[in-house]
Amino acid sequence: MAKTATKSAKKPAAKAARPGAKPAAKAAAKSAAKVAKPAAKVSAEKLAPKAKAKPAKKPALSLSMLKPSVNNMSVRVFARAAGLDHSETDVWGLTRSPEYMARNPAHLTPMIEDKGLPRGVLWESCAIMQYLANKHGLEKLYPKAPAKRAMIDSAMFYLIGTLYPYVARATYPVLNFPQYAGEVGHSDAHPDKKSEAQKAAIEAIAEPLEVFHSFFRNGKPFIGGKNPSIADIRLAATLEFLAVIDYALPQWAKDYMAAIEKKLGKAYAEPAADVRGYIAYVRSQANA
Ligand SMILES: N[C@@H](CCC(=O)N[C@@H](CS)C(=O)NCC(=O)O)C(=O)O
Repeated sequence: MAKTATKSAKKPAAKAARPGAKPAAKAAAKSAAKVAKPAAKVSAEKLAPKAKAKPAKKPALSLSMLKPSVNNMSVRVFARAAGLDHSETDVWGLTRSPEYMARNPAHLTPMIEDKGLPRGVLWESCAIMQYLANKHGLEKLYPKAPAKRAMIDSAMFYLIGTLYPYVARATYPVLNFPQYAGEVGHSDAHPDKKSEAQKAAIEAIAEPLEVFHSFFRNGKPFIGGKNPSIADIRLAATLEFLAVIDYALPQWAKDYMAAIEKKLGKAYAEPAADVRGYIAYVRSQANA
């Protein structure tokens, strides 16, 4: 499995105020590399005169992300499951900084920067997974055969267009995430109206959820068949948010999520721990 270097924006507010400032972690890593180089050379020469110390290679792929987000979790799980050498930068509080907006006017995460992209960057979790799977020929995660691929694409579009808006309306108020303009939750409507809207969204989740089960999985362990596909990663990550409202997932969904975590191991568990940790934090605040 590829190494993942994680950079963290420890003081997002301070950094946002100085968008041009060199990130502290980057500067520290740079000076550490400077110090480490001569020492490595001496010991290498002593032990094996012909061996040359290679400078650490910077991963070609960099991912800007927010740890509590399941949109981000999808790409973080994918990158690990695919074994892609990449670095992660936590951009909490920085997405609307002039520096970020100049690269990504949609101010969204996840965002990758990758050589060869016409504009240098790409956002939208599903598009990122599709692009990287295409680029690296990851057919197990994203089948190449048009008909099989179409089912994965359909499941992902259905998730983003239908299931996710319900999940967001149901969970964002509890997660303390901003809701979308034009929605009841975003308006100054009476709190009763807001909880009515939230309740309606919670009730609406069951139908698309069942569609993923009966239509897309259709008796198979995963939408992708025997192995989880990018659509499965996207679905399992999305369902993680439902824990914050104690949503009663049907048994198949619980088993499905456990099966994905078992198949993908640390690749799933590590990013999931960030989402689960945030949910635990939000719940502890609510109970305080
Ligand atoms: N459909 C998008 C949703 C991306 C999204 O909503 N990202 C949020 C975090 S969950 C974000 O980066 N918000 C920061 C901002 O808008 O400034 C995807 O799947 O990537």
